[in-house]
Amino acid sequence: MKLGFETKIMGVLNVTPDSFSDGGLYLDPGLAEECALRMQIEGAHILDIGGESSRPGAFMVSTKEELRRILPVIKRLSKKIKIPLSVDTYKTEVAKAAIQEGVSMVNDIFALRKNKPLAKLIARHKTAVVLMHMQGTPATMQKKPSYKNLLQEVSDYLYNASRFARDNGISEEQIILDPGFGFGKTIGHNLALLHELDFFEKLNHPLLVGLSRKSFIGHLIGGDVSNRLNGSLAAASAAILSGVHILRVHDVLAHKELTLLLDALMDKK
Ligand code: HH2
Repeated sequence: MKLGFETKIMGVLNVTPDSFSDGGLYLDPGLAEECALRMQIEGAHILDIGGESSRPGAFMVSTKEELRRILPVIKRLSKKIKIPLSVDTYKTEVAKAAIQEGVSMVNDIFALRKNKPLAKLIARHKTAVVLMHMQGTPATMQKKPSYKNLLQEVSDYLYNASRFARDNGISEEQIILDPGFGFGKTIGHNLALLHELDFFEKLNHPLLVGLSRKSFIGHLIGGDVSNRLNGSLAAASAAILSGVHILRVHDVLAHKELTLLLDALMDKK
């Protein structure tokens, strides 16, 4: 997968009972497979499989439970899906088992600070890694997020995370950065980040954003989580126009059409 040309789409597949928008829908591996195949047909470039919700207030699940949820799905998909698979986890054991089944990207919302041995595993297997900014933990992050200088603090955090990754043998080309929309951010913080996404260009890594169906979109346009597609597309448009490389989304087809149009407008080859 080449980054830096067309905007890439990462389709979200949560095998959890409680994810904020697709929780409970894909606990059956057969239904998860159907959803994955659909996202592939609709134009996803990567599939991100998660077994623990990180919605505000969520608590951690055990390694055993996370593996019980995602491994049967990953085993099925690695035989049937042509696009790369990513695992949304911060746990070394979970990432290790997923990589053994063919996963080639680790999406770590803790940016390697929760489980430091994860860095060595990623270095050894040369998988791609997403390092995301979060203030606090999912259990606490939305209690009172505050920053003296939002952009600089998020940028410094991502810079330090990428340096830690490189110090542990992960090469520059493996690293993707993410400012972490909704992870320890007020509505104002999310808007400021979206407005200034090109601030992160100087970090010199591809940028991924997860805007899809996030609650700040719901707060701005009204409506519950099932009615956030239009707002998600508006937010994604702003991100694409700022040069973001990867969109993490639930509604693949709609975002694919959006990227086709905006990438043509921006003359990306
Ligand atoms: N958002 C969520 C989960 N993982 N990873 C990255 N890199 N960026 C994000 O913005 C991001 C993420 C939350 O969304 P979702 O997976 O749909 O919900 P839940 O955490 O409730 O499973």
